[in-house]
Amino acid sequence: MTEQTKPITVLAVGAINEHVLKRLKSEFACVEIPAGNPSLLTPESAGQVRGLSTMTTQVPAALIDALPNLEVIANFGVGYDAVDARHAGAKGVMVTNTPDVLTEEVADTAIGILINAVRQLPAAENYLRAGRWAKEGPFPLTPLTLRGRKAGIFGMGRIGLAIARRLEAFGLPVAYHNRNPVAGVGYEYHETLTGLAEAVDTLISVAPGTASTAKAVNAEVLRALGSNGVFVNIGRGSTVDEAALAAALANGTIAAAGLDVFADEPRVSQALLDAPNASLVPHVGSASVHTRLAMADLCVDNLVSWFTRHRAITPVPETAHVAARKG
Ligand code: NAP
Ligand code: 8YV
Repeated sequence: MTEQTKPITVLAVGAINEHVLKRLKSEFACVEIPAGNPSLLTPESAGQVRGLSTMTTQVPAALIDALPNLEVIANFGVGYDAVDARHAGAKGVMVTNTPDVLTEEVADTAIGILINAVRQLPAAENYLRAGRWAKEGPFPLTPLTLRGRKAGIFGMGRIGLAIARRLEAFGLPVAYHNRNPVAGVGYEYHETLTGLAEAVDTLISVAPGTASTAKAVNAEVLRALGSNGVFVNIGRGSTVDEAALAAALANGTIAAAGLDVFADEPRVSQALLDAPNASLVPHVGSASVHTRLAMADLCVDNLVSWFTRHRAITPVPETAHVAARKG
């Protein structure tokens, strides 16, 4: 393959997974730029780019437009909100992502964050490490428990289903909200997110970051979740009105939250940092060596497949119609 692909220029945009970069450098002519800004390329080098890869760095329409021979964008991650995929599709540029290979890892993490939020395990560990167990006695009983809870999933897709299976094993009834009910899935469906929040006390968001999900988890949804409510976000920070969430945590509108993703990563709002009833982790949903390696391989395999077999392995829906160029 390398012989066939080596003359092809692939642009690595922004901070890129180490294994992705290693493979790009060995299998393609790899050019790195630190941001998705077209002014970082000369017109000559822009004209040579046929493939592009990004991890979390934005790939805006302006960058796509500045690369006249661009054929394919390989996104590291199943969520591809960093890439203007609609614009790519309109210009005949394929976009790929990394579904499935991370599903079980991210679902495991979601359950971990839920238990951390409900049973305060990070605080309990800090208590032990600070020597307080020996000095002050047992860690206080947690006011919250998973027992008797009913879970609602916002975004019952690949990862949502994997979370639901785990919740069932924990003995929790599951309901969900998507724009459309999922065929063959027996969980209780709610047409609206507020309706779902009213029906459950544990809301897990694993919805993608799109225009239609922006700040969908708002004050009304959190009020509907109620004072015993626990909110977990493993999807995208943009799906939450973070000011409303911080207020809901501070004034008892909901009881607790577990968050892996934030609106302005890697910055986390001070109001959330100040919330003792929020358990916060730095976007580690898929962050094991095992899973990141599988994602990296799928990301680069998509580029190799595009240039050698003229098809993408995992195209995103907005570009599923895009065909490889002849010649
Ligand atoms: P998926 O299979 O495409 O599932 C997404 C689900 O969200 C679909 O069932 C879709 O159903 C629903 N949805 C989309 N827009 C919606 C809207 N406006 N209102 C209600 N439901 C909506 O994707 P996945 O593989 O499960 O991944 C989901 C997301 O998880 C990714 O996009 C990514 O942002 C996030 N993620 C985070 C991490 C992490 O490390 N924290 C890791 C991996 C993924 P309908 O089309 O019927 O609405
Ligand atoms: C990645 C993710 O960590 O796949 C996704 O959508 O959010 C994570 O698995 C991220 O995309 C890149 O760091």
